[in-house]
This record gives sequence, structure tokens and C-alpha cells, in this order.
Amino acid sequence: MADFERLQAAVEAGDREAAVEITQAAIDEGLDPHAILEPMTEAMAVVGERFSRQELFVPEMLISARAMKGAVALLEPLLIGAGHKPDKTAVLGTVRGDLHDIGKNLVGMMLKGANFEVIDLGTNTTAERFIAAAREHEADLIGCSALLTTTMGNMREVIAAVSEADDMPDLRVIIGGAPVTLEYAREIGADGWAPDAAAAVHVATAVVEKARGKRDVEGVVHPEALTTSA
Ligand code: B1M
Repeated sequence: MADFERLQAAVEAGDREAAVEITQAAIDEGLDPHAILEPMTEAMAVVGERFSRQELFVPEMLISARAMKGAVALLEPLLIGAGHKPDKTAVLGTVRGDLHDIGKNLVGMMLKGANFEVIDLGTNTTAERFIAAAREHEADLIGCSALLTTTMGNMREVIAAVSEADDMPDLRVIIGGAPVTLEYAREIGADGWAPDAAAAVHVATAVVEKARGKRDVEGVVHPEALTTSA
């Protein structure tokens, strides 16, 4: 049986080989990929807490991130699923100044699974790059991720650039990442906010459907708003 405690410990310790091996065993057992992600996400929270307490440093955070990324690569086809037929396009990136990409990558995988074509711009993405890619790919949606309190402010630049781009009136912006709250999304005028990758899929879909006139949700779209107005 897949050992999730060992999986969490492997990611915490940055043991990529063990993380990959346990993940593969869990996949072979037919376990839900979202359940397999949980111990790894928990491990990253623990790593973050230890970093805050100065019990470990940037290199250790980095090797834990590599271990998780190695294991997540195995889960990607399962998270995307079969029969992927894109009918919506999202441009996704981590904002300027920010190099964290694990959460953003998970959002991208799950959006693909929900029939989005995903143009992933990677990390450290300027507002200009978001806008240029949205224009090139005729995107419905921009998704911005930020993990640092010092970079979440750069989401404002993206929202300002979208407002100024009058050739893309139906383009919408959703935001997320550990320090980003619904209140913040309201403050900066985002169209949607989600606390995790699974919720991001529902919010992204609702925001695009709202722009296409197929759904009626008031204000900033967030997961609780959807439970009352689907
Ligand atoms: Co960084 N780091 N880091 N780091 N790092 C945090 C974020 C931190 C909270 C750790 C801590 O102090 N406790 C802290 C930020 C503090 C703050 O701003 N308040 C921090 C810091 C300080 C730093 C540096 C400044 C450290 C330094 O150099 N002194 C530096 C900054 C570099 C930079 O970006 N310019 C830095 C560097 C790094 C590494 C490169 C070593 C590495 C990242 C590697 C990588 O991503 N490729 C790293 C890591 C691994 C972390 C922690 C430990 C883990 C992040 C992670 O991957 N979590 C993190 C601690 C923590 O978050 N508790 C920490 C797992 C992932 C699945 O969750 O990304 O939250 P998350 O994504 C979730 C949701 O947030 C949401 O869905 C995801 C899945 O459910 N979500 C969205 C994310 N994006 C979304 C977008 C959406 C919707 C939902 O819509 C578009």
C-alpha cells in the first residue's frame, strides 16, 4: 500500500528518488491523483514553516521543490485526463519578481483537465508578456500566481494593463497564491480569485462563462459565490 507518510517525509527531505518511487506506486495502486498530491503539499507547508524558523534555508527549500516537481510530473497525465478538447484559452504565469511555480503548474494542469488550452508563461512574468500572449492566443483569461507578499502587488500591473488593452474587452483576470486573499482580489479589481488549484478550475470556468453571457455571478467570482449561483 502507498505510504503517504513516507511520501511527505521524502518531499520534506528533498529525496526526489523516493518521492517519485512512492508516487509511482500510488498511481499503480489506482489512487486518486488529488489524494497523492496532499502529502506533498503538506510537506511544502512544513518546509515553509521550518524556513520561517530558520531551521532550513533556500537550498533545502529548492531540493524539496525539485522532489515535488519530479513526483508531480508523473501525476500530470492523470490530472489532465483523457478527452482534453480545449474550448477556452488561459494564459498563466507567476508574476514579475516571483520564481515560485509549483502551485501555478498545478493550476495549469487542472485547467487543461477542464478543457482549457493553457499558455504557460512560467515565472517572473511582466504585465507586458501577459498582455502580448493573451493577444497572440486570443485568450479568454489571464491567471496570475504570486507566493510572496512583495510580489503580489505586481498583479495590479496586469489588471491595469488588461483595462488599458481596449482590443480585448472580454479578457478576464483571475488571481491566486498563498498570500492572495479574496479581499485583495476585490481591492485590485480582479475578476476571480481561488484559494487552490481545484477551486481555480471552477472559478476560471465561471469567469469565462460570465464574460460569454452564459452565467450570472456578481462581483469577484470566488468559490463560495459559485455554490449559490451555479
Ligand atoms: Co519560497 N517563500 N522563497 N521558495 N517558498 C515561501 C512562499 C514562504 C512563505 C516561506 C516562508 O517564509 N514560510 C516565503 C514568503 C514569505 C512572504 O512573502 N510572506 C518565501 C520566501 C521568503 C522566499 C525567498 C524570498 C527566500 C530567499 O531568497 N530569502 C525566495 C524568493 C525567490 C523569488 O521568488 N524571487 C524564495 C525561493 C524559493 C525557492 C526557489 C527555493 C522555492 C520555489 C521553487 C519553485 O517553486 N520552483 C521556494 C519554496 C518551495 C517555498 C515554499 C516552501 C513552498 C511553495 C510551494 O511550492 N508550495 C513556500 C512556503 C509555503 O508556501 N508555505 C515558500 C506548494 C504549492 C502546491 O502551493 O504554491 O501555495 P502554492 O499553490 C497553491 C495555492 O496557493 C493556489 O493553488 C495551489 C495548489 O493548490 N494557487 C493558485 C497558486 N497559484 C494560483 C493561481 C490561481 C489560483 C490558485 O489562479 C490563477
